[in-house]
Amino acid sequence: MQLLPWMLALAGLMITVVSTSPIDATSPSAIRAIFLFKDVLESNTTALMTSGFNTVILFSFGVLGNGDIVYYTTNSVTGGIHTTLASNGSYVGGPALANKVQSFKTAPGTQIDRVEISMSSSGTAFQNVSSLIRRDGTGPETLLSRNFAALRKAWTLDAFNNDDESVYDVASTVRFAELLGDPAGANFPHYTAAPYTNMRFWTSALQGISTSTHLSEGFFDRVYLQEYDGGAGNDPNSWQTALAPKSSKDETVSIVPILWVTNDSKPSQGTTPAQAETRFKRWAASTASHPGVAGGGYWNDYDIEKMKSSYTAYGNALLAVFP
Ligand SMILES: *[C@@H]1O[C@H](CO)[C@@H](O)[C@H](O)[C@H]1NC(C)=O
Ligand SMILES: *[C@@H]1O[C@H](CO)[C@@H](O)[C@H](O)[C@H]1NC(C)=O
Ligand SMILES: *[C@@H]1O[C@H](CO)[C@@H](O)[C@H](O)[C@H]1NC(C)=O
Ligand SMILES: CC(=O)N[C@H]1CO[C@H](CO)[C@@H](O)[C@@H]1O
Repeated sequence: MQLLPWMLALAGLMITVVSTSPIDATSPSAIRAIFLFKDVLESNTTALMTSGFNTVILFSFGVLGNGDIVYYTTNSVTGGIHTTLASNGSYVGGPALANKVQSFKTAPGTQIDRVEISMSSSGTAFQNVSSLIRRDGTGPETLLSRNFAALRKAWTLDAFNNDDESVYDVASTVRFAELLGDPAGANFPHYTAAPYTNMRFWTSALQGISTSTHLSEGFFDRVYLQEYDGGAGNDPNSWQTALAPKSSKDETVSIVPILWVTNDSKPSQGTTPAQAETRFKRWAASTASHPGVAGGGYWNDYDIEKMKSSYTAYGNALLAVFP
């Protein structure tokens, strides 16, 4: 997604006004996602688990030069913080975070069945990963592989989300994906992307990852397509066409358009629940040449809480289109 200055200067009272509504039987394949920008130890995770979302993507993660995996997040007390999660092959992020992240899928009444972590290119994480892989390779015995394995296990993660917005190196992207998906190593079940531009890069990355003999079929399974700010002009149909299988070994990925909720950072890029429902409805409609998109989602929970918007209203907009 995008790191903006306001994201590091955080304070204020967060009250979410939501009403409860029973959720009807839902389709196992519909995707209703939300990026979690707010510190998961502070956000209203009860509301997040019971408002119709079935996928949460925690934002954002980095890799240091020594292979440590860190979580950059927001916190009203300390301001922007980072927590070291994995180091020297072990999980070191502490039980409170592990319990909180695990609870997304295990708490009674939760509707979430998939938890992802998103790595952004706003720092030098991808460069750090490339140099570690150049030095050590991608085997299960490498430091980076053991750190990702430890974090995936401690948090019971389902996917790694690639939010590269600047580096765009196909070869190292494929090697990193091979490290993440290695069943004998980090063993992430799935891999996803969060593009806002550069269809050519993402097409090549998908091609490389989906044809890799080191990765299982269906590993790269979703693209969360940014539909605001720098990505406001993205047409999900064009991305579907570009990312459609070109050979029998290529895989179909689900295109999931992502809208920015009402916010005071870039008000013109905000979308109310009613506006979101209208846009999702249009993208969900099949045409002669394209099936409709498989789901939708939002950037991000922090703004929902800050603006005192309703998780239920945003969740219901998704449920109305992607039941
Ligand atoms: C969290 O959301 C629920 C509704 O799902 C609400 O009842 C509760 O008051 C909220 N908690 C906080 C701390 O805002
Ligand atoms: C990459 O590693 C360097 C050196 O450890 C560190 O300063 C930098 O923050 C890292 N980048 C990210 C995004 O974590
Ligand atoms: C790293 O872990 C290994 C065991 O896997 C241990 O022998 C070594 O002392 C650790 N190094 C540090 C700096 O903690
Ligand atoms: C589309 C939309 O709802 N934009 C809102 C984003 O946040 C600002 C600040 O509250 C509102 O003024 C906008 O209406």
